[in-house]
Amino acid sequence: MPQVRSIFLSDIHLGTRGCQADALLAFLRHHDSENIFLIGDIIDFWAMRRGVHWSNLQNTFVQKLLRRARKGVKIVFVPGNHDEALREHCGINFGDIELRHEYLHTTANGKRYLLIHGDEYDQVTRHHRWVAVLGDVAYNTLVRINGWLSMIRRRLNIPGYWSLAGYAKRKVKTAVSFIFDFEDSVVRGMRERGVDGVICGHIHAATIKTIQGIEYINCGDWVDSCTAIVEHFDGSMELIDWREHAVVLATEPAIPDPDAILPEQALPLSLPALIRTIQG
Ligand SMILES: [Mn+2]
Repeated sequence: MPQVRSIFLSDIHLGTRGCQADALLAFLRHHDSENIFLIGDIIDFWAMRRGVHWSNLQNTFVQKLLRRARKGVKIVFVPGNHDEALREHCGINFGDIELRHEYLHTTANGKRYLLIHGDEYDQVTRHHRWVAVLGDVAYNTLVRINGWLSMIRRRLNIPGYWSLAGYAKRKVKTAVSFIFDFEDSVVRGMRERGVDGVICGHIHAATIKTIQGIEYINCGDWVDSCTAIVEHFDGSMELIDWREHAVVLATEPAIPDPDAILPEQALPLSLPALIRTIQG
């Protein structure tokens, strides 16, 4: 007997070390559904160009999905920017999984939600990109580099003090406004489409809220926040926070190599974590 009508997942980033496949598997074990919607950045082809980290647990997740599809669960996959390679195949069914550019989902209570990844509404500037590249572990590194910079400046007799960490903090403020810009932009787009709401991902910031009459729902991610959206049988939506099941990685994630970052890589990989680090 299914426990929920629909499960909405985004930003799983399979193929990367950061993907919390074990937490995701635990989530799936606890949630049966009639529908599963995968809303982009499920497979991280961008990161896989730099190196593939595909664990057994990630395989198990894919197998479980395929198995559910075989057993009659409707599974729709809307690609995002990290799995945009799949976009050219939209309209095709892979086994029992439907691949779609976007998907109009009607809830049990008749509300119409457009399912999109959301990157098409991302108005990222160069500055935000800088924060995105930073990731969630780099702040302490920044502080250390700042120490080296000060030393170099002293050696070169450059007067004054310039704080790299302070610079990062200012950039994070910009990043927070980036989230608002993104939400506003999505909501404007949805009003034009005449839908009741949107279910998206991309910015790794899960929420359910109403913005100017449009229901804005973001699934979050399975790299940092471990969140999903579920639709109950009465059509109501719930944000499930599965973070407590997330496994703390034994090794610290590597500091991103700036040379390896692709120019279009604008995703704030773990913006909420970065903001917590700096605010905390
Ligand atoms: Mn994305």
